[in-house]
Amino acid sequence: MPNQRRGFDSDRRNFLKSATVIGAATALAAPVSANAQLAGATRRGKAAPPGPKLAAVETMLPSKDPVNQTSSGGDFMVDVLKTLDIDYLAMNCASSFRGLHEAVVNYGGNTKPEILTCPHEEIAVHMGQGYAKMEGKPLAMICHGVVGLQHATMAMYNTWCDRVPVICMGGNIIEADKRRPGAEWVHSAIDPAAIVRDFVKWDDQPTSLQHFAESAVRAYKIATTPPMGPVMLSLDAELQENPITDAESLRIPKLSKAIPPQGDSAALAELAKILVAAQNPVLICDRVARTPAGLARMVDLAETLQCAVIDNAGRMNFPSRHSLNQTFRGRALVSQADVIFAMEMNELWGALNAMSDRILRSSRQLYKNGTKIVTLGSRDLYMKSNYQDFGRYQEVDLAIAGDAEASLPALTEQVKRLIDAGKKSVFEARGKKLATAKLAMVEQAKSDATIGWDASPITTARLCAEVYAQIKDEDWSLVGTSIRLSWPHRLWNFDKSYQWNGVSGGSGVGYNLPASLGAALANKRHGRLTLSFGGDGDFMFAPGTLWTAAHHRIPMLYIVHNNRAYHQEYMYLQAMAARHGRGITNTSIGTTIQDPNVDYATVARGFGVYGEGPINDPNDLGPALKRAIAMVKSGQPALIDVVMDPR
Ligand SMILES: Cc1ncc(C[n+]2csc(CCOP(=O)(O)OP(=O)(O)O)c2C)c(N)n1
Ligand SMILES: [Mg+2]
Repeated sequence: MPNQRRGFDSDRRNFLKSATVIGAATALAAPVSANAQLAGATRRGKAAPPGPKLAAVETMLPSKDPVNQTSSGGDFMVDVLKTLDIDYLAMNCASSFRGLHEAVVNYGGNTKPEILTCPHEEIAVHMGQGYAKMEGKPLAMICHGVVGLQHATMAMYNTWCDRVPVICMGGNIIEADKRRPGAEWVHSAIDPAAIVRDFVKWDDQPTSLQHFAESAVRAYKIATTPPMGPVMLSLDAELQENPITDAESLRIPKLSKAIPPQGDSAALAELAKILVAAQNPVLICDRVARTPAGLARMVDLAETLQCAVIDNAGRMNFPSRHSLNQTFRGRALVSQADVIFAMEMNELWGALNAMSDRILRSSRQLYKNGTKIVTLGSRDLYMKSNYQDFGRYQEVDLAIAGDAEASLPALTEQVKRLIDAGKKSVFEARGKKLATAKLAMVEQAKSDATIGWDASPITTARLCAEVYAQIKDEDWSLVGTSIRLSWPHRLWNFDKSYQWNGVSGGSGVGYNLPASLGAALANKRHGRLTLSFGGDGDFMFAPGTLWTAAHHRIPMLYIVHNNRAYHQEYMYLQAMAARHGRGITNTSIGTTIQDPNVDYATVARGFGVYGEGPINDPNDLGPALKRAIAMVKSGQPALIDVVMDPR
C-alpha cells in the first residue's frame, strides 16, 4: 500500500510508541544482529575498524526504540500545516527534514498533508505549480538542505514567473556543533534561501516553534495574495526533532487571506467611458482567471461590449469557441484597434510589438500611433530586479493597479450604465461582424488541419483532432501542451474553467510532465479526465515523474509529442547557419534526440505506467488512444508515444 493513511488522534504518538516497542524484537531482527556484531567486536577487545561498515551500522535501524521523547517540534509543525489546510507535501526524502517527515507520517497520519514521493525536487515544485493552478490553493514541498534546493530552483523560477503559490520548505542544520561531519556540513548553509531569494516572494528561517507557526501562516498569506508566488521556509533540523519544551505557550495564529485588491473606482469609471466610446476596442488577457469566476466575468465584459478578445491563455480566461474569441487573428486586431485594454499581462510589450531575431534583432510596433492603451493588473505591484521576467517597458495611457478578476464586476457594471439603445445596436453590429470572422477562422483551422492528414510522421493537427474525437464527450481537462502546439485552442471547445491551466511561466523546459501530474492530482478528486501533450525534450528532464504518477495512482493521459529533437533549438541553429550561408547539414548536432531513439512507451512501462508506441501511422492513433483512455478512466496513468512531423 503506497499511502498508508491512519486516523489522526491526539494520543497517536503514545500509541505508536508502545506498538513500536512490542514489534521491535521481531520486526527489526537484522539490525539487532548488526549491532550485536559490533558489540561482539568490542567484547573481544578489538575496536571495530572505522570505515563504511561502522557508518552502515550507525545508520541502521536502532535495535530497540529508545522512546526518549513524547513530542517533537515536527509534530507542532504538522499541526500548523493542518490549520493551513495543506493537502500534500511533495518531497524527495532527506535527513535534514527527517523530523518533520516522521511527524507527518506518524503524528499526522499522512493526511493533510499526505506525502507525495518525488524522485527529483524539480518534480515536487512543478507538481505544486500545476496543482495550485487547477485547485486554486497551494500544496507544500520540502527539499534537502542546499542540494535539494539547488535541484528545486528552476521549477521555483517557473512558478515565480507564472505567479503561482507553492509553499516551499527545506531542511537545514543551523548550529555548527550539531552537524555530523560529512553530509550534514556540505548540505547546510547559513542562509539556504539566498539561492532562490530573487524568485520567491518571501522567505524565512524560523528559530523557534512559535516563530515557525507565525512564519508558516505569513508565508501562506503572502504566497496566495496577488500577485501570487512561491515562498520559502528553511527549517532547522533541531527545531523539528527535539521535544516541545513549552507546549502551553505555543499558539497557531489565524490565517486571514488578503482580499485581492480592486482597481480604483474612479479609474475604472474612466476606463468604462473609454471602452464604450471606442470604435474597435480589443481586450487582451493573460492571467486573469484565478478562480472559475474569472472566466464568467471576462465573458460578461466582452459580451457587454461585443468586442474582440485576444487570450494569451496564461489561464482559462475565455471560451475558445466564443464568437468574440479572436485570438488567432490577434495581430491584425491590435493593428486596427483604437483602444486596447490589457489585463494581467505577463509581457504586454510582446503582445503589442513584433520582434524578429533571425537576421538582426529588430522590432516594430503593431498598434497605430494614437491607440489608447489601458492596463489592469497586479503585476506592477511586486517586482524584483535581477531576473528580467518583467519584459520591455511598454508605454500606456492609463495603468490601473488591481486584481483584474476582482475589478471586473465593478468595471462591467460601469460599462453597462453607459450603454444606451444607440450604443447597443452599434455594439451588436460589431459583435455580428466578429462572429462572422470567427466562423471563417474556425473553418480555416479545420481546413488547415487536413493538410498532411495521412502523413507519417503524424502531423500535430491530426494528432489533436484524433485526441479530441476520443475525449470530447468526457469531462476533460487539458493541462499542458508541447511548444507551439496551438491546435487544441484552434479546434477544441474549451468552455469550462478547468479545461486549461496555462503554461510554464519561465519557459524552463522540464515543466510539462511534472506540472501536468500536479494538475492531474487536483483533477483526480473531481473525477476529470486529465490529458497533456509534452515534448520529448521536456520528458527527458524528469521522466521519474511517471513513477510518482504510478505510485500515487494519479490518472493522466500523457501524449509524448515525439519529434526526436529539441526542435525549437534545431530551428534556431538552422537559422544561424542560414545567416552565414553555411547550410544546415550540421545542425542536427546537439539538437536531436536520436541514435539511439528513445522508446518512451518502454520507459513508461519501466516506471509502472501503461505505455503505447512509438506510433508512426496516424490510423493507429484512434485505437491506441481508446485503450489508453480506458486505462486512465480506470484510475491509472497512461502514456502514448507519437512520432511527429517536426513542423
Ligand atoms: C531548462 C531549459 N533548458 C533549455 C531550454 C532551451 N529550449 C527551449 S525549447 C527547447 C526544446 C525542447 O524540446 P521539446 O520539449 O522536445 O520541444 P520541441 O522544441 O521539440 O517541440 C529547449 C532545449 C529551455 N528553455 N529550458
Ligand atoms: Mg521535441
